Amino acid sequence: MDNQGYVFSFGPWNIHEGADPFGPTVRESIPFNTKLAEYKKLGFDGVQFHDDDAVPKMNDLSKDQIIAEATAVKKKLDEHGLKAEFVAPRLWEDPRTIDGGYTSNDPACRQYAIDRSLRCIDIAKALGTDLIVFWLAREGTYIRESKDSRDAVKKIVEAIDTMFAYDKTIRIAIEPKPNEPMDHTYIPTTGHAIALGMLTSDASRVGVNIESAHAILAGLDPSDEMGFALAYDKLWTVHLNDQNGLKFDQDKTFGAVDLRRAFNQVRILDKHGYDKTGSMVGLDIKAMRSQKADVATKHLSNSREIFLRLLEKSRTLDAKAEAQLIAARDYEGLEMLVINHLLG
Ligand code: XUL
Ligand code: MN
Repeated sequence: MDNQGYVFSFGPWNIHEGADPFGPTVRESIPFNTKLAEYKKLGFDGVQFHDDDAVPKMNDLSKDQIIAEATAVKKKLDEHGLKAEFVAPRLWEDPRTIDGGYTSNDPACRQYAIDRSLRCIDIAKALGTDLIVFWLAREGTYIRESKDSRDAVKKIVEAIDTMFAYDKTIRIAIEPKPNEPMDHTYIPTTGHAIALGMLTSDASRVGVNIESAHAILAGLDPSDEMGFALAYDKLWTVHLNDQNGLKFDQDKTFGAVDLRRAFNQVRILDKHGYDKTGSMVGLDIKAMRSQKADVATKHLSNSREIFLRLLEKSRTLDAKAEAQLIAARDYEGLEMLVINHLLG
């Protein structure tokens, strides 16, 4: 199936061992190099990274060692004809980020978060990308009185300004998520992320990464969140997936729960020329824990195929009938037009 001008990406963590909070891994770990060899076969050209996906155990290495390792990964990407899309600092596993990264109450821990973010920039540059993704995992609280929400926002802004001063070219795409692991996070929606950017020293360098499941967990429609970001020219990448209601972040195959909701995400992207912005169509999806190891990459190729099939549906919806029904305010008719089209 032709990519229709879109470039698809995913992160190595999307081929995973199946552990969940209640049970251990159920599939063997696949080495990073073996995963890289899968990308093209599955129809993908872009690789998303956490900083330590590219440079494992980076906390034990010097800046020069980190850059040398990341440069070696860039060589591997080139050999496979792949491009790094973004790098995200992993600020949620180290003991120093238990109480948050940039918003930790401990200044030494906040400094660790900033230092780690600067090394993440070094890695991004060595991999040949200027895009940093911020999933602000632990920037929030379990107990509201433990932090001050106004000061927390200022601290995140300060961290971004420090990163912008360190490197003049990087851009930051904030990936909002309302909860999990925290009870409440400080930047829960697209609107918060874009508004936060306005407080930084260079708002033009702050955009968003919208994940379908995160929007759904916030009680919002992902396609409307995307429309909001597109109106600001801030949609710099997406994490398409699906989510069955308000529970843990499921990272299900795109369109697997609500095909029409997926259709509307593809539609808003395609109607507004997302394929021409240079941004990739990123996926953030996990194979079900029950999936056998020898077929545990199907969620990736299936999600891409569903995107492309919905793209075809979006482009072939009868535009004249659609316009007439809107003009007549016959939205029941419009609903049936869409449903009939999706049912084929
Ligand atoms: C967490 C999540 C992360 C980010 C990258 O819910 O989606 O994987 O996408 O750090
Ligand atoms: Mn994500």
